[in-house]
Amino acid sequence: MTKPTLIYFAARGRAELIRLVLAESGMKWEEHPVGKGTLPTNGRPTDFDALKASGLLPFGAVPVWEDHDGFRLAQSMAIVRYLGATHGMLGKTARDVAQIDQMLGAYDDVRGELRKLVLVESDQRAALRVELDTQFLPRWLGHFDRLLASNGDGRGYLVSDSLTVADLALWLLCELIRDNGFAALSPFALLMAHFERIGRRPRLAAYVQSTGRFPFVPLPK
Ligand SMILES: N[C@@H](CCC(=O)N[C@@H](CS)C(=O)NCC(=O)O)C(=O)O
Repeated sequence: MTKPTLIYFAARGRAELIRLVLAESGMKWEEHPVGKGTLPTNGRPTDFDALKASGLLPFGAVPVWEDHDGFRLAQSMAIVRYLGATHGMLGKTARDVAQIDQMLGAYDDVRGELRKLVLVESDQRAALRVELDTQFLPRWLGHFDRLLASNGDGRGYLVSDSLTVADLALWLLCELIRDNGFAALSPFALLMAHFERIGRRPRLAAYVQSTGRFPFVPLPK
């Protein structure tokens, strides 16, 4: 028997949405932080290469989730869906699940596009940032705003009538956009209200304010 464990770097990255789902569920988990040249913890490697060689990572990549009975799962979105389903945050119908998947796919698309700031040559960053803030983000935030508006009066949840992992994915994207200094979010009143409403949920707010949360690392300017 092991404690439920998240294997990832000591960073937000691809694991942060998983952590939001865990925080909102009220479940306690352990971090198994991956490093380079680091020593084993709890009898298991933390050095990334040693961890890969150990066979503990189904696809040789992180994040990996491990349940108390040793059940292990790779792929961040599969983990989000699994934990969401376990804790009643994956909707009620097949259509809810499909709409949640739609949002998780969009979350990956938008996050991947923002991460291009890390990959481009430094002299192209300023132009990319302007393009993201004036074209790419307004387009996507408009999509999200319309999706919210089409569910009831738009003042509840993204899908169905209770919190799902789709709301947490949207919240995390909005936080990423805000904290990286993009202005694109402010014209979207429903989205802003959703961001504030979800962020006020006691468990999420407690996690976000906790010292246990790994620090924000801004995208390069
Ligand atoms: N689609 C996978 C991608 C996982 C992935 O590529 N993770 C990176 C770290 S963020 C990794 O472990 N790469 C393998 C390596 O660096 O050798 C997911 O969402 O979990």
